[in-house]
Amino acid sequence: MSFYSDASSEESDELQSLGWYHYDLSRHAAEALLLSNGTDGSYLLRSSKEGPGCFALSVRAKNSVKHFHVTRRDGSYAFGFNQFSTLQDFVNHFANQPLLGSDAGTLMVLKCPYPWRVEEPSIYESVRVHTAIQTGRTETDLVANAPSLGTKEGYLVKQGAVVKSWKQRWFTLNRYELKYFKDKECDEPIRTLDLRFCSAVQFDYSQDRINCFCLVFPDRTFYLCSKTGVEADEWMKLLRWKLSQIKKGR
Ligand code: 4IP
Repeated sequence: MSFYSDASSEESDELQSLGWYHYDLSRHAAEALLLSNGTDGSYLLRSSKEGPGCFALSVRAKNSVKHFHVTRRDGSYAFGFNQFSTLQDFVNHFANQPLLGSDAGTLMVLKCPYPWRVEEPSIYESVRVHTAIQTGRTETDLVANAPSLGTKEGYLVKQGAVVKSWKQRWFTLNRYELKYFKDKECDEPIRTLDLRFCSAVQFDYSQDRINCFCLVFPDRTFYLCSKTGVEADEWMKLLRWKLSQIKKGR
Protein backbone atom coordinates (compact mmCIF):
# COMPACT_ATOMS: atom_id res chain seq x y z
CA MET A 1 0.00 0.00 0.00
CA SER A 2 1.35 3.44 -0.87
CA PHE A 3 0.22 6.39 1.19
CA TYR A 4 1.38 9.14 -1.08
CA SER A 5 2.04 9.25 -4.74
CA ASP A 6 5.53 10.68 -5.16
CA ALA A 7 7.49 8.37 -2.89
CA SER A 8 9.45 5.42 -4.18
CA SER A 9 8.22 2.19 -2.70
CA GLU A 10 11.44 1.98 -0.70
CA GLU A 11 10.75 5.36 0.89
CA SER A 12 7.15 4.34 1.48
CA ASP A 13 8.25 1.19 3.24
CA GLU A 14 10.73 3.17 5.29
CA LEU A 15 8.08 5.60 6.44
CA GLN A 16 5.61 2.87 7.12
CA SER A 17 8.12 1.18 9.37
CA LEU A 18 8.32 4.38 11.38
CA GLY A 19 6.00 3.67 14.26
CA TRP A 20 4.84 7.27 14.60
CA TYR A 21 4.08 8.14 11.00
CA HIS A 22 0.31 8.57 10.81
CA TYR A 23 -0.13 8.68 7.04
CA ASP A 24 -2.92 11.01 5.98
CA LEU A 25 -4.13 11.93 9.43
CA SER A 26 -5.47 15.47 9.17
CA ARG A 27 -4.23 18.42 11.20
CA HIS A 28 -7.54 18.51 13.02
CA ALA A 29 -7.53 14.80 13.85
CA ALA A 30 -3.86 15.00 14.96
CA GLU A 31 -4.83 17.74 17.38
CA ALA A 32 -7.77 15.76 18.72
CA LEU A 33 -5.62 12.67 19.13
CA LEU A 34 -2.71 14.39 20.85
CA LEU A 35 -4.90 16.51 23.08
CA SER A 36 -7.09 13.69 24.25
CA ASN A 37 -4.53 10.90 24.46
CA GLY A 38 -1.07 12.44 24.34
CA THR A 39 0.93 14.15 27.03
CA ASP A 40 3.17 17.20 27.03
CA GLY A 41 5.90 16.34 24.49
CA SER A 42 4.03 13.69 22.47
CA TYR A 43 4.66 14.03 18.75
CA LEU A 44 3.76 12.40 15.47
CA LEU A 45 4.51 12.74 11.80
CA ARG A 46 1.80 12.92 9.16
CA SER A 47 1.63 13.77 5.52
CA SER A 48 0.74 17.36 4.72
CA LYS A 49 -1.77 18.66 2.25
CA GLU A 50 0.76 21.24 1.09
CA GLY A 51 2.02 19.00 -1.66
CA PRO A 52 4.05 15.95 -2.52
CA GLY A 53 6.94 15.28 -0.21
CA CYS A 54 5.51 17.57 2.47
CA PHE A 55 4.94 16.35 5.97
CA ALA A 56 3.97 17.87 9.25
CA LEU A 57 5.34 17.14 12.66
CA SER A 58 2.56 17.70 15.22
CA VAL A 59 3.73 18.26 18.77
CA ARG A 60 1.66 18.45 21.91
CA ALA A 61 2.63 21.26 24.27
CA LYS A 62 0.76 21.71 27.52
CA ASN A 63 -2.72 22.39 26.25
CA SER A 64 -2.10 22.98 22.60
CA VAL A 65 -0.68 21.30 19.54
CA LYS A 66 1.88 22.96 17.24
CA HIS A 67 2.69 21.84 13.73
CA PHE A 68 6.06 22.04 11.99
CA HIS A 69 6.93 21.51 8.32
CA VAL A 70 9.09 18.63 7.20
CA THR A 71 9.96 18.34 3.52
CA ARG A 72 11.44 15.43 1.64
CA ARG A 73 13.54 16.09 -1.42
CA ASP A 74 15.49 13.37 -3.23
CA GLY A 75 15.23 11.10 -0.29
CA SER A 76 16.52 13.58 2.28
CA TYR A 77 14.46 15.37 4.90
CA ALA A 78 14.52 19.08 5.66
CA PHE A 79 13.29 20.18 9.06
CA GLY A 80 13.89 23.78 10.05
CA PHE A 81 17.59 24.45 9.51
CA ASN A 82 18.38 20.77 9.64
CA GLN A 83 18.85 18.52 6.67
CA PHE A 84 18.85 14.77 7.20
CA SER A 85 20.16 12.58 4.44
CA THR A 86 18.35 9.48 5.63
CA LEU A 87 15.15 8.77 7.42
CA GLN A 88 17.26 7.07 10.08
CA ASP A 89 19.18 10.31 10.73
CA PHE A 90 15.88 12.12 10.98
CA VAL A 91 14.60 9.56 13.47
CA ASN A 92 17.83 9.66 15.47
CA HIS A 93 17.47 13.40 15.76
CA PHE A 94 14.12 12.94 17.45
CA ALA A 95 15.40 10.18 19.66
CA ASN A 96 17.70 12.74 21.28
CA GLN A 97 14.77 14.70 22.65
CA PRO A 98 15.55 18.04 21.07
CA LEU A 99 13.94 21.33 21.87
CA LEU A 100 11.75 23.00 19.31
CA GLY A 101 11.02 26.69 19.21
CA SER A 102 7.59 27.59 17.90
CA ASP A 103 6.72 30.89 16.24
CA ALA A 104 4.92 31.83 19.43
CA GLY A 105 8.27 31.65 21.21
CA THR A 106 7.47 28.60 23.29
CA LEU A 107 10.12 25.95 23.68
CA MET A 108 8.79 22.47 23.25
CA VAL A 109 10.49 19.23 24.13
CA LEU A 110 9.95 16.19 21.98
CA LYS A 111 9.52 13.56 24.61
CA CYS A 112 7.68 10.60 23.19
CA PRO A 113 6.61 9.58 19.71
CA TYR A 114 2.88 8.98 19.51
CA PRO A 115 2.57 5.58 17.85
CA TRP A 116 0.01 4.95 15.18
CA ARG A 117 -0.56 1.48 16.54
CA VAL A 118 -1.61 2.11 20.07
CA GLU A 119 -1.85 -0.51 22.71
CA GLU A 120 -5.44 -0.39 23.72
CA PRO A 121 -7.73 -2.12 26.09
CA SER A 122 -9.84 -4.34 23.93
CA ILE A 123 -13.38 -3.61 24.95
CA TYR A 124 -13.89 0.11 25.32
CA GLU A 125 -15.72 2.66 23.28
CA SER A 126 -12.67 4.86 23.01
CA VAL A 127 -11.01 2.26 20.83
CA ARG A 128 -13.29 3.42 18.04
CA VAL A 129 -11.47 6.74 17.93
CA HIS A 130 -8.27 5.04 16.99
CA THR A 131 -9.83 2.42 14.83
CA ALA A 132 -11.60 5.13 12.93
CA ILE A 133 -8.42 7.08 12.41
CA GLN A 134 -6.46 4.03 11.42
CA THR A 135 -9.06 2.79 9.03
CA GLY A 136 -9.24 6.20 7.41
CA ARG A 137 -12.88 6.89 8.17
CA THR A 138 -13.93 10.50 8.19
CA GLU A 139 -12.79 12.44 11.16
CA THR A 140 -16.00 14.41 11.61
CA ASP A 141 -17.85 11.91 13.71
CA LEU A 142 -14.81 10.75 15.56
CA VAL A 143 -13.69 14.21 16.60
CA ALA A 144 -17.18 15.31 17.54
CA ASN A 145 -17.52 12.76 20.27
CA ALA A 146 -13.99 11.57 20.64
CA PRO A 147 -13.45 10.35 24.16
CA SER A 148 -9.88 10.00 25.33
CA LEU A 149 -8.31 6.68 24.91
CA GLY A 150 -9.05 4.50 27.88
CA THR A 151 -11.57 6.69 29.62
CA LYS A 152 -14.64 5.49 31.37
CA GLU A 153 -17.39 6.86 33.55
CA GLY A 154 -20.40 5.55 35.33
CA TYR A 155 -22.13 5.01 38.64
CA LEU A 156 -20.53 2.74 41.19
CA VAL A 157 -21.38 2.13 44.81
CA LYS A 158 -18.50 2.72 47.20
CA GLN A 159 -17.86 2.07 50.81
CA GLY A 160 -16.77 4.69 53.34
CA ALA A 161 -13.40 4.24 54.98
CA VAL A 162 -14.30 4.46 58.68
CA VAL A 163 -18.08 4.52 58.58
CA LYS A 164 -18.72 1.55 56.33
CA SER A 165 -21.80 2.94 54.62
CA TRP A 166 -22.25 2.32 50.91
CA LYS A 167 -22.96 5.33 48.69
CA GLN A 168 -23.67 5.55 45.01
CA ARG A 169 -21.20 7.90 43.35
CA TRP A 170 -20.43 9.01 39.80
CA PHE A 171 -16.96 7.83 38.79
CA THR A 172 -14.79 9.13 35.96
CA LEU A 173 -11.54 7.61 34.80
CA ASN A 174 -9.24 9.73 32.71
CA ARG A 175 -5.53 9.16 32.24
CA TYR A 176 -4.28 8.08 35.67
CA GLU A 177 -7.03 9.79 37.65
CA LEU A 178 -10.09 8.12 39.04
CA LYS A 179 -12.50 10.70 40.44
CA TYR A 180 -15.76 10.30 42.23
CA PHE A 181 -18.55 12.84 42.45
CA LYS A 182 -21.71 13.02 44.52
CA ASP A 183 -23.57 12.51 41.26
CA LYS A 184 -23.24 13.00 37.53
CA GLU A 185 -24.24 16.66 37.66
CA CYS A 186 -21.58 17.70 40.17
CA ASP A 187 -18.53 19.57 38.87
CA GLU A 188 -16.29 19.13 41.87
CA PRO A 189 -15.17 15.64 42.74
CA ILE A 190 -15.40 14.41 46.31
CA ARG A 191 -12.02 12.84 45.80
CA THR A 192 -9.44 12.21 43.10
CA LEU A 193 -7.50 8.97 43.26
CA ASP A 194 -4.08 9.00 41.65
CA LEU A 195 -3.64 5.58 40.08
CA ARG A 196 0.13 5.97 40.08
CA PHE A 197 -0.10 5.07 43.75
CA CYS A 198 -2.51 2.18 43.31
CA SER A 199 -0.79 -1.19 43.67
CA ALA A 200 -3.62 -3.54 42.67
CA VAL A 201 -7.16 -3.88 41.37
CA GLN A 202 -8.79 -7.06 42.60
CA PHE A 203 -12.07 -8.91 42.77
CA ASP A 204 -13.48 -8.67 46.23
CA TYR A 205 -15.54 -11.30 47.99
CA SER A 206 -15.03 -10.02 51.53
CA GLN A 207 -17.78 -7.43 51.57
CA ASP A 208 -20.77 -9.65 51.09
CA ARG A 209 -21.73 -7.69 47.98
CA ILE A 210 -21.93 -8.82 44.42
CA ASN A 211 -19.92 -7.32 41.55
CA CYS A 212 -17.50 -5.89 44.03
CA PHE A 213 -13.86 -5.07 43.42
CA CYS A 214 -11.23 -3.11 45.25
CA LEU A 215 -8.41 -0.69 44.55
CA VAL A 216 -5.44 -0.99 46.86
CA PHE A 217 -3.64 2.20 47.86
CA PRO A 218 -0.93 2.48 50.51
CA ASP A 219 -3.24 4.02 53.10
CA ARG A 220 -6.64 2.74 52.04
CA THR A 221 -8.37 0.06 50.04
CA PHE A 222 -11.39 1.36 48.15
CA TYR A 223 -14.29 -1.07 47.77
CA LEU A 224 -16.48 -0.46 44.73
CA CYS A 225 -19.48 -2.32 43.33
CA SER A 226 -21.16 -2.05 39.99
CA LYS A 227 -24.66 -3.04 38.91
CA THR A 228 -23.58 -5.91 36.71
CA GLY A 229 -20.71 -8.34 36.48
CA VAL A 230 -19.95 -7.15 32.96
CA GLU A 231 -19.56 -3.60 34.18
CA ALA A 232 -17.32 -4.64 37.07
CA ASP A 233 -15.25 -6.55 34.56
CA GLU A 234 -14.94 -3.53 32.30
CA TRP A 235 -13.85 -1.26 35.13
CA MET A 236 -11.33 -3.77 36.37
CA LYS A 237 -9.89 -4.46 32.94
CA LEU A 238 -9.47 -0.79 32.20
CA LEU A 239 -8.04 0.01 35.63
CA ARG A 240 -5.59 -2.87 35.38
CA TRP A 241 -4.59 -1.78 31.92
CA LYS A 242 -3.91 1.70 33.31
CA LEU A 243 -1.75 0.24 36.07
CA SER A 244 0.24 -1.76 33.54
CA GLN A 245 0.72 1.36 31.39
CA ILE A 246 1.86 3.33 34.44
CA LYS A 247 4.31 0.56 35.33
CA LYS A 248 5.73 0.56 31.80
CA GLY A 249 6.21 4.30 31.90
CA ARG A 250 8.29 4.19 35.06
C1 4IP B 1 -19.65 8.56 54.73
O1 4IP B 1 -20.72 7.91 55.29
C2 4IP B 1 -19.68 8.38 53.22
O2 4IP B 1 -19.71 6.98 52.90
C3 4IP B 1 -18.44 9.00 52.62
O3 4IP B 1 -18.43 8.75 51.24
C4 4IP B 1 -17.19 8.43 53.19
O4 4IP B 1 -16.09 9.17 52.68
C5 4IP B 1 -17.17 8.54 54.65
O5 4IP B 1 -16.04 7.81 55.01
C6 4IP B 1 -18.39 7.93 55.29
O6 4IP B 1 -18.38 8.18 56.67
P1 4IP B 1 -22.05 8.74 55.74
O7 4IP B 1 -22.44 9.60 54.55
O8 4IP B 1 -23.03 7.66 56.04
O9 4IP B 1 -21.60 9.53 56.89
P2 4IP B 1 -18.56 9.94 50.19
O10 4IP B 1 -17.36 10.80 50.38
O11 4IP B 1 -18.57 9.26 48.87
O12 4IP B 1 -19.85 10.66 50.56
P3 4IP B 1 -15.01 8.65 51.61
O13 4IP B 1 -13.70 8.85 52.23
O14 4IP B 1 -15.30 7.21 51.33
O15 4IP B 1 -15.21 9.52 50.38
P4 4IP B 1 -15.28 8.01 56.37
O16 4IP B 1 -13.83 7.80 56.01
O17 4IP B 1 -15.58 9.41 56.85
O18 4IP B 1 -15.85 6.98 57.22
